[in-house]
Amino acid sequence: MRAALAKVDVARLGERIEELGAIGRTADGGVTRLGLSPEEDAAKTLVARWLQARGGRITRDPAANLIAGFGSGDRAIVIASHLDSVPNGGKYDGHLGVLCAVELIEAATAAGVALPRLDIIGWTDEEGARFGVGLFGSAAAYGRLPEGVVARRDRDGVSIADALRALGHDGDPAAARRRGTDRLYLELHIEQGPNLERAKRPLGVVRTIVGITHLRVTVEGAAGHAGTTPMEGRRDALVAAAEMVLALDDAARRRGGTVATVGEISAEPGAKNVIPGRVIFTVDVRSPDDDGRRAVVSVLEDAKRDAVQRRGVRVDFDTLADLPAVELDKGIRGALGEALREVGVEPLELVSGAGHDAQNPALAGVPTGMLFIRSTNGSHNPREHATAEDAALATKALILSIARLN
Ligand code: HGY
Ligand code: MN
Ligand code: MN
Repeated sequence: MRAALAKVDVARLGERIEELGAIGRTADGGVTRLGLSPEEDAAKTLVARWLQARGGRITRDPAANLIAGFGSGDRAIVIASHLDSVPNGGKYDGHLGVLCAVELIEAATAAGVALPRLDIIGWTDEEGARFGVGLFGSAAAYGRLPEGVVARRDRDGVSIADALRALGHDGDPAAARRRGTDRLYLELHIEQGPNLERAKRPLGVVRTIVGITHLRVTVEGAAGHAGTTPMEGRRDALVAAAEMVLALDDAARRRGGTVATVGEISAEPGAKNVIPGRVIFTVDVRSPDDDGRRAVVSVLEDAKRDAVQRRGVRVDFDTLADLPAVELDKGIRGALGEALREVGVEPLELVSGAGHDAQNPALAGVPTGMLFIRSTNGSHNPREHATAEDAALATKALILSIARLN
């Protein structure tokens, strides 16, 4: 594998960042490529074209995951990340990990290196921005799909099953299950936080991925006239929701190490002179410490009971995700650390505040590791950035890691 190091091409990586980033581009240079959308499908088709040209055996599994098989043998080293995005996100989140895997194949082919059995995978709908449930493609592959998930609908009433059918997949996505085929799983991903930038390091090793709770909360009150309804006796769904949101925020701040976010909220009927009768909002609670995460969620449950009591509203919690924190494989972390040293980077182990597809193979018992690539300007916004140079260095570290782990 080491002969491939000299063939890693920064310019090609830079060009492909732009070529892939052009699919779903938004007016301000971001990317909107929602799960099971035509844009996500086009991104998979482009990646498939590059990999097929290097001898990849291309398939799409029943969850629409793109899989390119290389080398021989019945158990594969999986190198994967996702090809969808959040609305108006950056063009590096998920995509850069797939591009580094493609660059590894290009460099190995150019060097005439015999590849071990590899599956390069572009996962479907990691973000969950359209249907609410994230990590969809990797959950299908590792037998962790939530019950009834295909019935979940987007804002236009299109279900996951409808969207899969529209892409030519009319079976059960659970049939994507990879049974005992994986020797180990590696994912390269931008850090999406400030740590590598502050440490002036291009690469880092992920020690732990945070646990995540995602909820959709529906608050049912009573719509009414803003002018003629006395304050006493109102059943204002938005005021009740606001009290829950503030209780959640306060609990996370007091707990420390746990973060909580309400990213979506809608009030119905949505007129300035009508008391909101229904409010729907999302909850995202994360922590490397599962007890901390659960403690913050239980404060929200207390606030829910309080709102029902004091505001006379009905409150329902719909659980979209409840993922435990995951410590990644020690042996793989060691090999990744050695590979970083070999490319001249002093290894730094980090906690990932972002969730990743890697959680699913790890929770399914597949030895799993992740490399972070320095990113700047935060993430989940058009300003998200990483350099082709850092991506090329990550690709070299990936080559050296596979040389060690194979
Ligand atoms: O939300 C996350 O952490 C990831 O970007 N899906
Ligand atoms: Mn993301
Ligand atoms: Mn991501």
